[in-house]
Amino acid sequence: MDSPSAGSPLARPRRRLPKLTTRRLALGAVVLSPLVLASCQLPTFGGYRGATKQAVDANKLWQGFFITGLCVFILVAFLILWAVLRYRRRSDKIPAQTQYHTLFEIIYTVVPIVMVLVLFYFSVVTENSVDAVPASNVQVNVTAFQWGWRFSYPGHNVTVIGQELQNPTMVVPVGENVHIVLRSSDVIHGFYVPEFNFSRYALPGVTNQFSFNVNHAGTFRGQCTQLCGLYHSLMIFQVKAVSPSAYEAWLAQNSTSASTTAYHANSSTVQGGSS
Ligand SMILES: [Cu+2]
Repeated sequence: MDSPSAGSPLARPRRRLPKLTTRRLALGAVVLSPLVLASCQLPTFGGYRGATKQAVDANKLWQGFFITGLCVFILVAFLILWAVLRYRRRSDKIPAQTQYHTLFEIIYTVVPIVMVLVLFYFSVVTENSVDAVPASNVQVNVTAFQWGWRFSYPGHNVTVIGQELQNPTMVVPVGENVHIVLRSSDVIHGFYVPEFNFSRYALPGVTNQFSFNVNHAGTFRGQCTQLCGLYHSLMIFQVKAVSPSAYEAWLAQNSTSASTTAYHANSSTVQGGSS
């Protein structure tokens, strides 16, 4: 369509259309993105909102990272599209070269560094909050073994054991710091509760400690996340968060029995199927 006699500058005015389009695109992006981001509640972007104080913090960090990544993606995609459309080839003439533009170079060096520093700062703050082990009246010693879990409550003579098809339930009080002392008696296992946004290795010969504070009552599924042998897939457990009074009652009810005799806090936790 264009005549190849492109040397003449008179053949230019038609090029205004893409410029307008890209401006509209830019305007649309600028107007729409805050509206989308400000809509009532931020999406979880595939994560969990979090059933513990620590999990909520982790989720906020995840949302921050995701939104930052999204903004970078939108900006980069827009710049690519804009460059492709606005500066597409019109002739064999070499366009004006703009390398060594000091201001641009400073901006695209400094802005990513600032972004990384900000993300790093929030990562450290969140990590410190998730890893903190505050003083607590509630302690559960968790021992992972092939292929099950033992939850014992020091000072209360209560132990819950479940293996393979008997899934044990760890009962904890809502709104209190629960101090977990995690060990393994054989190979490497992983203590993972998806709704707590938390996972930690249970390593033989190593004692790992962490704390969580469940923010609402409920039963949360947990499982081993480390391929630990034949029945790894059966290493499932529950964390059941109940009111502090119900927790005390449960302890009192179970502590009369000798240690290592309680199996599940609730018979409803047994999975179907037979071995
Ligand atoms: Cu395991």
